[in-house]
Amino acid sequence: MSSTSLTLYATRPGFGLPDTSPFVLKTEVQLKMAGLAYDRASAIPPQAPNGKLPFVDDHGEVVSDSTFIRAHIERRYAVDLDAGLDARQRAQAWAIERLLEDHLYFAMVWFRWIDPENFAKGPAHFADGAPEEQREQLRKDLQARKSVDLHAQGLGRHAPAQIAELGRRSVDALAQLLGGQPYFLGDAPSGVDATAFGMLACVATPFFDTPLRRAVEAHPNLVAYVARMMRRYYPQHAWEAAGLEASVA
Ligand SMILES: N[C@@H](CCC(=O)N[C@@H](CS)C(=O)NCC(=O)O)C(=O)O
Repeated sequence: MSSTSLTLYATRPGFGLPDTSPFVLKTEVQLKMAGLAYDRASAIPPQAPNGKLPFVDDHGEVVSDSTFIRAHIERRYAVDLDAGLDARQRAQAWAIERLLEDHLYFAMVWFRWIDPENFAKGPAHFADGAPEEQREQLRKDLQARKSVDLHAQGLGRHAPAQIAELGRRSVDALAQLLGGQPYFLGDAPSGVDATAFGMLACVATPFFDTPLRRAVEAHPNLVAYVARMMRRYYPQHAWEAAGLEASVA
């Protein structure tokens, strides 16, 4: 796989989102923030060098993992997505990203993949392209793999109400950190906003009914934030939750 352009290997639009993956949304927004032209291609995780999406092929240089992709584009194209932030703000950005990616993500995944109703209406359809006689087994295998991941990470060992409680604490903390600002670190978007937007949009999408979505909906500033970022970076995307913003504005 070698490209003469910058290609983002993504999942695909779905679940009411421009991409089903929060990490792809993060990287795509960061490419937009950097002002880079890129092509977008749909892939599946086994095609990625590290088995996870996103990855990019930048004129033949393949980079996996959203954080390393950001470092690559900042280095190669001499951009700083945190321009204007001081060392303390950069440290805050890293701490917020870790909360989003290493905690809230797994709670979101549990309600998307393990909750039976949400799994059936969402990720189960990833098997739709398989021959009919293999689909049911494939669905079971996909869900079982997520279950193993969540058990290893630790959240998967708790009862659903406990997972919801832990996830809600992260959502509440994010609402406090955002406060009345338009973006997480002030008046202008910075790198962390790509991460926060990607994860919060995945949590807040009206496609899935989850306690985490309701936790976001309890914070008008978070609802308005996701809608603000969606309008700014995906103006063509019909974001159904935008109606919520109107009701709380
Ligand atoms: N640390 C990675 C995480 C990427 C990630 O977990 N991607 C998910 C999609 S949301 C994936 O490809 N999962 C496939 C798998 O775990 O098998 C990053 O920042 O890019």
